[in-house]
Amino acid sequence: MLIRTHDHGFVHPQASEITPRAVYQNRRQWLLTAAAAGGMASWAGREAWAQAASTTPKPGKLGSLPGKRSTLDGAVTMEALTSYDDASSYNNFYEFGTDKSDPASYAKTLKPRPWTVAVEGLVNKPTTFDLDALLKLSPMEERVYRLRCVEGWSMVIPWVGYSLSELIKQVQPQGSAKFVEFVTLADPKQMPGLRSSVLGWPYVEGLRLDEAMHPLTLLAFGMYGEVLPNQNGAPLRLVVPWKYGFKSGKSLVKIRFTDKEPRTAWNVAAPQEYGFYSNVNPEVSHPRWSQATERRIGEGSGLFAKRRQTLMFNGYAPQVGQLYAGMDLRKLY
Ligand SMILES: Nc1nc2c(c(=O)[nH]1)N[C@H]1C(S)=C(S)[C@@H](COP(=O)(O)O)O[C@H]1N2
Ligand SMILES: [Mo]
Repeated sequence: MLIRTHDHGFVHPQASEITPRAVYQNRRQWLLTAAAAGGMASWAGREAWAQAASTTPKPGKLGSLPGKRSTLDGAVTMEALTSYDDASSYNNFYEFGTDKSDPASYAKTLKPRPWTVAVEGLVNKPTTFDLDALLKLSPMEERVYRLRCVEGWSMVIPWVGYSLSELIKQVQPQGSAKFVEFVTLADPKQMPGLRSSVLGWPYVEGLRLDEAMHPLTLLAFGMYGEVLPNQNGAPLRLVVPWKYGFKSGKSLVKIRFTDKEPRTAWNVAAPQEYGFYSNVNPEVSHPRWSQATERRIGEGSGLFAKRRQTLMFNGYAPQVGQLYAGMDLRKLY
């Protein structure tokens, strides 16, 4: 059962925590969070949050890509946003190197235009979409999702995009389609990290068809009101907020419908550590570390790092829990 205080994700959500919490959250966020915790009309809170967020300073370096605030259940967390600087400089994108700073340093060579995405496999209408067609396929929404990396850190990012289901409907999956495979760009000319064999390239991920069709599964083209920076997966990437971050493939070039569970890059590289489902689960430890808590990027480090409690399905259990009813999540990790 999720209780309201768990929204804040603190290990010990007690009254004594209120002061330190207020200190590091800015006042606007604090007021909104307090209002939400007090059970005040989530409508009023959401409206105020939407207005406050629209005044957040934009980095202004990339093309603007606005999205209407999503009204989808669970799509907008009221937690404080991670700063744009942190979200665009602390990245995993192994095609550009394995250090967190490598993508921001080296992804300049990625060419996000022209760009196409081939959608194929068990569908009635296989289609190769040009990026411009994808940008127009459905209205852009802004969704503020928590992103939880399997390494134990998390961020809160305002993404811009639309439900992947909008694209899936266009190609009409056949009855035999049970899974969706996501293939990302692997071009050694643009991606120096491909020289390393740390993972098999291209980076491949997969979802069950019902997971891919879930409205929270986002095809993202932007963040913070602008087009995606290269290091965050330009020109389009997946964001599956209830799964560990590695399920959210960056710089997608192919989407393939299959009847078999796709072999995913991380599962092939380390099957005992990374399963197909990879749902955020505080009760199932990674073989080398616990997944019970996480560090929110921007909330201090080392001795001053505040650990937050990791939530089942990253806090999206009310929306997605039923997808896994009856499954043994220890076995199907
Ligand atoms: N193609 C590709 N996609 C990828 C990765 C990668 O190495 N290559 N890393 C994943 C991991 S581990 C995480 S946590 C997220 C990070 O996304 P962000 O940098 O936008 O926060 O991207 C995921 N998508
Ligand atoms: Mo990750």
